[in-house]
Amino acid sequence: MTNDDLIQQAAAILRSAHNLAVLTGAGVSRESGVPTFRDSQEGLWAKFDPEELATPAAFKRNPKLVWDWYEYRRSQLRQARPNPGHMALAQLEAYFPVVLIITQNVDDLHEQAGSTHVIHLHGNIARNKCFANCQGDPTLIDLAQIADDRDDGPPKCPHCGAYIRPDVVWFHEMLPADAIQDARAAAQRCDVMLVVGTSGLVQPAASLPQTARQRGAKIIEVNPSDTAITPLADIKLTGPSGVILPQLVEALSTDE
Ligand code: BV8
Ligand code: ZN
Repeated sequence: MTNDDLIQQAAAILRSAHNLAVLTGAGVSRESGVPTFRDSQEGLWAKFDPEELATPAAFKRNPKLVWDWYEYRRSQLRQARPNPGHMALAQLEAYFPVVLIITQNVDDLHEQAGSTHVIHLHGNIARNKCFANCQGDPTLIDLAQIADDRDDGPPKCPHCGAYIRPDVVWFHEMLPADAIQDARAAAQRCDVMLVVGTSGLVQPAASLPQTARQRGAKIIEVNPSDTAITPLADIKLTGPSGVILPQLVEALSTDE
């Protein structure tokens, strides 16, 4: 079966769908120049394992190291623009009443591409909050409002003096209750789940395709490699999402 045949098959499944949910991971931002989690870390961070840095314990142990890692990633993200894969997912909104993007990514490239329903399971790297959430969860802090030398490690909360941290979900932290509830409800309700650019290793996000499949949904996976999700997929479209997703939207549009 050629990739073209598979694209046509996937387009036929999408055409018959009433409720589409999309689960994305770091791979969908790869062609925007954002390294994935399991790619070898670029340069300066080559010697660190993200799972070692993205934890509360790492931040407590070495707040400046973790803060600098996020400042470095934020500087990379400021250069990043949505790629054709993000754009294609936004264009799907022309074919469905709602296209719910459930993303594990902490960038806002789906929103920049025009997607209007995005659930962030793991937070948003551009936002910051008090580590102690002293005014409630989350106690968001606008860094522009506090004069602080950001080169000197994490600034201090103006309310309580605790360190300020990025508003992302670290390993061993709970996901935002509303985000995971909405994502699970969408997985139970959808009749097609498009899974793009995730290795399917991080829980509880990685269980969402299984939840959808148990409810009878069709699973379409887009990834250059095979992943933990691939055995669940009705159709596996092998290739970069920036190439495959525009082809999928093109196939949808040509059969109108
Ligand atoms: C939780 C934000 C309950 C931070 C991230 C022991 C103790 C405690 C917990 C655990 C434990 N053991 C396991 C757990 C659960 C743990 C977990 O799942 N660990 C795994 C690694 C085994 N999960 C948690 O801790 C979660 N919380 O369970 O709370 C709890 C609480 C207390 C005690 C116990 C339980 C929190 C998980 C959230 C972590 N935060 N990010 C930050 O960004 O700094 S996760 C991080 O990984 C990113 O969000 C990333 O998105 C995510 C998943 O990775 P992927 O997106 O899949 O990216 P990856 O690099 O893996 O893969 C990229 C894919 O893209 C590949 O398949 C590749 O082939 C593909 N690709 C490459 N190029 C392209 C492409 N695809 C398309 N196009 C291309 N061009
Ligand atoms: Zn505080």
